[in-house]
Amino acid sequence: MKMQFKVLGTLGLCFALNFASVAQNSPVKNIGDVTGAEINGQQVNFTTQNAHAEVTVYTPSVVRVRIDKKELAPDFSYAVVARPQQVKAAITQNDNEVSIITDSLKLVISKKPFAVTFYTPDGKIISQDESGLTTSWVNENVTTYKKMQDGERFVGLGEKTGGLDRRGSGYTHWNSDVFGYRVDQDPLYSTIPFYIGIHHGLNYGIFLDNTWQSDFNFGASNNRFSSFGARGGEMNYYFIYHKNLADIISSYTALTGRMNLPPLWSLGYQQNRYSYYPDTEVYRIAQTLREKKIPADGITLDIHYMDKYKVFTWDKNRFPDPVKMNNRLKEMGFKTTVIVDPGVKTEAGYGVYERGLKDDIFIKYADNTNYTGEVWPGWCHFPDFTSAKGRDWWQGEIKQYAADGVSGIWNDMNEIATWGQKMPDNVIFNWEGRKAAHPEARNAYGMQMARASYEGFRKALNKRPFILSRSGYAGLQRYAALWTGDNRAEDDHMLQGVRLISSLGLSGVPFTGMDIGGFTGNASVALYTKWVQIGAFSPYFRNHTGVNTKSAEPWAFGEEALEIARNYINLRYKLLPYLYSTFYEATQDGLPVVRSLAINYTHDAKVYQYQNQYLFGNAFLVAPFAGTDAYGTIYLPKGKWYYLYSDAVSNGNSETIVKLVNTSIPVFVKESAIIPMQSLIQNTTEKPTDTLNVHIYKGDVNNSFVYYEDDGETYDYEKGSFYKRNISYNSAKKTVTFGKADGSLASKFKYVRLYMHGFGNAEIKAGGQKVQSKTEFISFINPVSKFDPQGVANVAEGSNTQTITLPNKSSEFIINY
Ligand code: NBV
Repeated sequence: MKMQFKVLGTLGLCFALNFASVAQNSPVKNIGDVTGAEINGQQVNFTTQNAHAEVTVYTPSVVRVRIDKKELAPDFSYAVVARPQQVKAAITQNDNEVSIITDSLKLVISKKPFAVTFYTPDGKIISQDESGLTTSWVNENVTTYKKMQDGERFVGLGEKTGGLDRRGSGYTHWNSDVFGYRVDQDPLYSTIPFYIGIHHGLNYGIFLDNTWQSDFNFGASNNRFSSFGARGGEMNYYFIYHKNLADIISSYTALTGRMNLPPLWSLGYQQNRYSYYPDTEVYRIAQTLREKKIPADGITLDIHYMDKYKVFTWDKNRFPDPVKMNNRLKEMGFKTTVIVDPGVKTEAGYGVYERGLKDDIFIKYADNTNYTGEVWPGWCHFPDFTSAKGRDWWQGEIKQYAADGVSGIWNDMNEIATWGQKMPDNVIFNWEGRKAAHPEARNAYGMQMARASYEGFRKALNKRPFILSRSGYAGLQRYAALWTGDNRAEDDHMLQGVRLISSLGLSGVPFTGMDIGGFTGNASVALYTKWVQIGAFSPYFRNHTGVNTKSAEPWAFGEEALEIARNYINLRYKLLPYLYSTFYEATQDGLPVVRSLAINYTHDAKVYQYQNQYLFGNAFLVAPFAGTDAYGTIYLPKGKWYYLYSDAVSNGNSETIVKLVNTSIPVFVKESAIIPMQSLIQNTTEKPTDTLNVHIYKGDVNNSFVYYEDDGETYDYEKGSFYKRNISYNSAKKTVTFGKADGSLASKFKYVRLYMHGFGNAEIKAGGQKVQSKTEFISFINPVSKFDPQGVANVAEGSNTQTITLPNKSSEFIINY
């Protein structure tokens, strides 16, 4: 009885205290009310009851918010390369709020409590902190809660499984080695904490720049908020607002950097397996590709090329003369890419290890002894890529590969993967001198490895290296292409892979790929052929399979599959002028090569239903289906669409059921598309014919395409050595115009041949002279009529066409239709 009374008494006392002190005892610590706000140019510095905060205008459309329980630390980021621009921003405050107005958005920060609301200039709410939850901590775990808007959708967040619209799901970023992962598994290998919210005809981006394990909640297990947070470090996010989703991606990539131009060969077909050895087997594969006329540019060597998996070595029995082999492959038109893992075997007498010890570049336990973890070669130390010293050391080692005639570096296992998958928390990374323990450093490690490989190999080769990475962090696109790791040879994996690539594109990474054919397991013929067709429409086109699987080269699935694979690889090579220009676009504005339909048709609900469809560049709509599907439903968004193989026109805003065939994948061309193509080549060292085939599709909208060419391998383009011109189609004026040629390089093509689609027998004139053009539909692929002619067509090129020599000055063609 006495005891009961005491309890009641304590409760009574609690109720007598004010609300704030109850909150103080809460395990959730809220940011609290603003106690001070100072306007400093484009920045406002706050103190609150429980935190320090800083709001900075980066551009008229980008605002950064930083919050920490302690004073904000000096600024540091592996992701962000941009500094705030000088911006016209009107910043005022009163007792209740601070208001920031730029040309593009308005931001109100309430003072009681500290809570941020972003508005369009005309006052519509784009995003607002959930007023009860705002920003808070549970221990060191910091989270910002945003009010869930009616009908709000979420896309992006990098390499995340699941649907295009992430509403209702939650995700974690913790770079992991996930062999044969499930199609709903999370997390995978990479961390890109950037997503785009969409509601009421508005869209915005949020980038949480924090490398600690981070968590995103888009209405999973709650109906109140979306949230993002991390298990340590500060709340540090960038808010981006634009009317178009494409501009949001551009702004995000202006912050985190854009990809460099890839070597042209890396856009060709790459042949892989775990592993091709010895050298004679590599030659056999290369030779067979040539004999069977399967165009290809790359051969990749997996871990068995090394001496007992020791990085920077060759197994001398399997590969007695790597220089000779790589040179011979080069003569055959192949470039060699080799795999490298971060683990350095701890073996006395192994030079790489000895030099690493001497230079003291390995990550360490807190007691300053090198961390040892087990991976392929056995017990290993791991270079510290978060220090300039570690990266320099790596660059010194990697030089050898350039001397050996290698052209590409494939960074694997860089999550860091170790047997047991439980790297201790007390391992310390240099973090550019500031020191960070494993929980903070892990998610950035893979990206810093890719950076060391990129910077080192670029110097050593003195031309563009191809760098591939499995793990990454936001900004990885500056250094490497990313592939989606150890997928399975299953239909839903192929389709999941398409969505992963789309999502990575939405998240600023344009150069991506998946193991075509599947890494674990054995693909059926139907699955394999579908996958190659999709591969031809993916940025990095590599066939790869695991160590214990059946052969998965294009000829391993029978004659029909071989013919289908060859058709689509041929198509890929003919499309290289279009594809290379599309990559150039990615270097300029960050737009991906595989474009989720959410980019151009953001507010069309159907796009989220048909989530596997995507645009390949600006012109092609690709509709992937499982190899087992006999029929499929396709959604064509607004506009007019030409079926690639027949030029049949469909009106958009429509769903159609199509019969699916094994010989082709449904692909449509957008009205007004401009597609430059070349003749078939077997590899990119081969010269195409002297004619650039430019396909124009009649449409009701104007369009333009930046055609871009350079030597495809050096950095001379930085000094102006390129050939670039705008090709535009004006539907009202009925003209096709080649703008003035820009750059100091002459085009590799002497002539242009126009292919006019949907124009009937329209007469075309240039400079008053009649020009003959081709009017039939496009000749994309070779006949496969032997098998199933459905949907595939072929037209002999050139019979009634006339090639045109284009002057460098602007040239206009007038189409009379
Ligand atoms: O180096 C072997 C494999 C490689 O083929 C694969 O692409 C990587 O994702 N690597 C993983 C090591 C582990 C394979 C089980």
